[in-house]
Amino acid sequence: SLLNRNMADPRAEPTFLAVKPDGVQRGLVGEIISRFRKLGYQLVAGKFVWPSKDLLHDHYAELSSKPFFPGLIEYMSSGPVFAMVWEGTDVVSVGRKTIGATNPRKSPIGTIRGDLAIDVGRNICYGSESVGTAEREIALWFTTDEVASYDLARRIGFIKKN
Ligand code: IDP
Repeated sequence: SLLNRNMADPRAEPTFLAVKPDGVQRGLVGEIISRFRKLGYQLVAGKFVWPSKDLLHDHYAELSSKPFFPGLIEYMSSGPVFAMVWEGTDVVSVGRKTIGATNPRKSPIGTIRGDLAIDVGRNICYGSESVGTAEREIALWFTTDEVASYDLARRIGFIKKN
């Protein structure tokens, strides 16, 4: 793994999250970071990347036979994305729940997509589907030295561990 496991919280896991080009253009990078940080998760890597089509073909490999795939690659390569690694307990599943449904109009109010988007083809953010895909995606988008490992002051008990 790229990440050192957090000894204070053995259930901590990493996920890959990205603000897509439309989210960046709409000024939503700060809002999306803020939602995850307020949940209690920890940002351990972040950078702007204008992704190549090769990177996106790799990232979205399992969708390559879908009719929307060419449009998805055009959309995702249309400008910079803000790529991130987040860490914490159940961050993959809570992250997916926080982002919401693929189609923003079917995504509940309170989710990022439900609150901030209306179009399935412009749904502003991405989150890994499982710990396995998260580790693959982190290795695809980041080098080891771009991922920081640092402890938060968990002793004060603000971050619930069970
Ligand atoms: P997810 O992003 O919610 O995990 P996936 O099914 O993995 O959803 O699809 C990847 C991305 O492809 C979606 O976020 C969306 O941008 C795009 N996409 C999915 N389904 C459609 C569609 O029916 N039309 C246009 N774009 C789509």
